[in-house]
Amino acid sequence: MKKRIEQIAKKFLETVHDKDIIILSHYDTDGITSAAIMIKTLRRLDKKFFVKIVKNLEESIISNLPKDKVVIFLDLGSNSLGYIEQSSLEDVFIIDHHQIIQQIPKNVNIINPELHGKEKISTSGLTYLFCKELLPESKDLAKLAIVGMIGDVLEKNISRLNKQILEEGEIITKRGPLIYPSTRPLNRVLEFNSNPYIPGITGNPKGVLNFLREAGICSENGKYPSLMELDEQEMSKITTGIMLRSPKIKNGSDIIGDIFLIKLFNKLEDAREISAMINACGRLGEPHIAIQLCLEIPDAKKKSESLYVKYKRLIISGLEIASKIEKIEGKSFVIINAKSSILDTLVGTIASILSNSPFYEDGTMIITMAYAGNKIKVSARGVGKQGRNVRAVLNEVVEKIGGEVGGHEFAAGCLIDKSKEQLFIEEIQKSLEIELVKI
Ligand SMILES: [Mn+2]
Repeated sequence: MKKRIEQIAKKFLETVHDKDIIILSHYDTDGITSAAIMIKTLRRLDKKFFVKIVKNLEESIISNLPKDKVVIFLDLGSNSLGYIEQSSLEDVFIIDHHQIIQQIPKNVNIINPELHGKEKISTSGLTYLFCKELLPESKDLAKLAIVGMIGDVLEKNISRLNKQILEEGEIITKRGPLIYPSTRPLNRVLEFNSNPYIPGITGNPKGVLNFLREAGICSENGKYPSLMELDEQEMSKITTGIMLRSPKIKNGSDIIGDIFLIKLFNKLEDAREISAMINACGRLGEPHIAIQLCLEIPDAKKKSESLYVKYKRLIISGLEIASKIEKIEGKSFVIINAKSSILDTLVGTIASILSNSPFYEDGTMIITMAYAGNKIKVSARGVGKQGRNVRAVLNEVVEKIGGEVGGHEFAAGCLIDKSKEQLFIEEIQKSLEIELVKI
C-alpha cells in the first residue's frame, strides 16, 4: 500500500507540473476532510485547482469534466470506473476505499486498499499519506485524517496505518465513555446527548444533577468539569452509572472507547463533535462551510455551529414525522415513505436512529424513502445484527426496476426514478414477503 501511494504521488507530481487540477469529492465527513487535506497541500505547492463536492457521482458530472485538466476523485470513483473509462479524460487519479467491481481503465491511477491488502482506512487517511508524499511537511493535516476516520466509523479497530497517523498528528487520546463533546461541561453534555439515549438523564437536567452527585462529581462555582478533566476513577464511575441506567447497553465495550482530541482554531476539540459538525454541513447542502472549518477560516466556526444546531433540530422533527406518517408494515419490515416531508440527505440517519431504538424488534428491516429531485432516495437498515441482508434485498428489487445500490449487509441505500415509486414499494413488499417464507 505504501509503495503504491509513493508511486502514484510521484506520477501525480509529474502530471500536474503544467496542468490545472479538479478535485471531486464526496459530501460526507470523510470526503470533506479528504478534500480539505488536498486543498491545503495544493495551496502549499502553489498549484491551481478547482473543488467540487457531490452527493452522488452521476454520469453527467463525469462526462462534463474538462478533458485538459487533471481530475482527482476522493472518496468516490471506484464505483464509476466504467463512466470514467468512457469519459476520454486523460489524467485521472482516484483515492478511495470503496469496493471495486470493474476493471481498472488505462486512464486511471488509483489508490484503493481493496486492491492492496484491504486494510481498513478512510479516504482521509489515504489522502493524508498521499499528500505527505507530495509535501513531507504535512503532518499538521493528520488531525483531519482522524476526523474523517471517525466519520466513517473506523475508529473501533485502529489499523496499522491509522495508528501511524495518530502518532504523527500527536493526537491526544483517552479511554472513556463515548459521550461527546468530551470537552464541554458534563452536565450539559449528558442532558443534550441522545446517542446513547440514557433513561432519566437524556433531556432531564434534574436527573443529570442527581446522577453527577451520585458519581461524586462536584461543580466549582456552578461549573461542572468536562469528561476530559476527570481522573480514571471518576471516568469509570460515569461509565458504570450510564450502564446501570441503560438496559440497551449490555457490555462496557458498547459505551467505552477512545476519545480523540484535536486542536482546531488553537483550541482542543473532540474529534467526534467536529466530525458530526462537518457531516451536518454536508447534508444541509453547505459543504463549503465544512471545508472552511477544516481549513480553520475564522468565520466558519460560527457558521458550522449554527448549521449543526439546525441539523439536530431537523433530525428530531424528521423522527416525529416518521412516527406520524402512515407506514406500510409487514411481518418484520416497515416502509416509511416520507415523500417530500423529510430531506433526502436525512432519511438514512433517521433509519439508523430508528433501527437503534427500542420501537422495533431485532430482525426488522426498516426502509425509509424521500424525494430527491426527480429521484427517490431509499435507505434500509436491519435492526440488531440479524435478519435479512438489506443490501441483497435492495439489489434484487433494483435489478428489476433500475437504479443504483450502495452499502452493505446491515445498512444500504439506493436511488431510483421517481416514476418507479409505486412499483418499488410493490416489488420490495413482494420480495420481503417471499423471503420470509424462505426463512
Ligand atoms: Mn469514506
